[in-house]
Amino acid sequence: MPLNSLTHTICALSTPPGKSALAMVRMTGADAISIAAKIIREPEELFVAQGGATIYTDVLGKSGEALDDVIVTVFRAPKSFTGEDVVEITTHGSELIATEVANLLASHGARLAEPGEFSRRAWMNGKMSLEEVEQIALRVDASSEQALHNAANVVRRKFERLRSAYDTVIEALALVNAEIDFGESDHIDATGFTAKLDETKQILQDLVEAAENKALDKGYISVALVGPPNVGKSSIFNALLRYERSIVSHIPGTTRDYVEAYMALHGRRIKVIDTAGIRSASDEIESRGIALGSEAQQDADIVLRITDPATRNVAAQPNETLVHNKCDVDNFTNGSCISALDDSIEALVTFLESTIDAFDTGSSSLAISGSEAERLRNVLAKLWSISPEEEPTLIAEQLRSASEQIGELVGLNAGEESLSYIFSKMCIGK
Ligand SMILES: Nc1nc2c(ncn2[C@@H]2O[C@H](COP(=O)(O)OP(=O)(O)OP(=O)(O)O)[C@@H](O)[C@H]2O)c(=O)[nH]1
Ligand SMILES: [Mg+2]
Repeated sequence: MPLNSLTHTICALSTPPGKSALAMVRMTGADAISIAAKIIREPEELFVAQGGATIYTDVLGKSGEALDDVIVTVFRAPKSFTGEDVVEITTHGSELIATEVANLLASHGARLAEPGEFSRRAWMNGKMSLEEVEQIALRVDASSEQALHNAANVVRRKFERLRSAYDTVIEALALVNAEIDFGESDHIDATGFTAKLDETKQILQDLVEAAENKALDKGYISVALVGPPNVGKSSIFNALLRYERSIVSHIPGTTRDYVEAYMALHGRRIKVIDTAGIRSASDEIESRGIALGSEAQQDADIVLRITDPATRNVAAQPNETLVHNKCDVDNFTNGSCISALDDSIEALVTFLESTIDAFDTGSSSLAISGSEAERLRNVLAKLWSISPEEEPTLIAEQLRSASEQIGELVGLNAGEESLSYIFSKMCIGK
């Protein structure tokens, strides 16, 4: 991004595209007020408006016609999200109107913003730290209640670790520099130095591993319902989803394919999978359905093996949980007994909720992205290649370069490439 671009007045649609009750176009920069004044019916009110004031007015189209009645909110620098003059124009929630307002502002000199550019201004003007910027990005991206609650912690933990990796590498560098300045031998005193180096490597290794775990986190927890034909798998599936998704009938072999659907439990996204009852299949299609069901079962996080009065004695595999269904028929009371046809299904919901709570996929992640992990792997490789036997000046050079790369990730002397990367992860208008 060219430097003058970092100060040019920018505007963007800050609400998602599509129909809604209201939509908002936001503009920031030294010319925000004068540009907004060019498109509204009461420009003089805007010029004298105090920070925080709202003006009810019309936006005028190119030929002076009223395009929409809007609320204009003014924030005066430095008391605004970005630290600059900010104007927010709230229109009726038509994408066409809001886009037209943004285009009108652009025709009067505002530039349409790049993703994350408002936040970048806020950061540049000391309104937010990089850590806060990342927290906002993660909160906006959150697809579950838990991810939303965890966002602040996840980002804080990442920054804490990066900062301590930075500190230890700087301490190691200080030891080497002391050796260069005052030492008498060609080599550095290995004990303190190696300890610091190992500490840094361990922190970075943990971060890289967290990124790898995150890559494995598929964003949902899968629950497979398995068992012989006719035990009530599809009935339980429908009861959990609270709508009729899978066909239920008294004929064994009703479900021939596997069926999956999503639901939310305790704020987590759950994929529930109904499978074809396992039996010696009578045709090719059914065998394929059964095989697919077994694959889904192998990939599932939670496997519920369903029984009915005719199949109570089956043994659960180590990773399976037995759920006895149709207990209304034989009044079975041993273990977890439900009936898909009455309220006792709630006991299964409660069981799933507590099992899901124990899944720690969200909190173990540290919001390390793939490209951040890649950078950290490079730093690690550099640190692994250092030997205390080397020339102290060479070691110092490698440590300095490692510290710069770690520092960039926490916003210390970050270069243009890092900054563009950090902010481009955000959406336009943020
Ligand atoms: N009495 C009673 N009947 C049930 C219960 N659960 C299911 N059923 C009945 O059992 C029959 C089979 O139910 P499904 O849900 O189709 O069984 P399934 O395990 O999916 O069977 P397949 O798809 O053939 O493998 C249907 O007639 C259901 O109404 C239950 O808890 N109590
Ligand atoms: Mg079925």
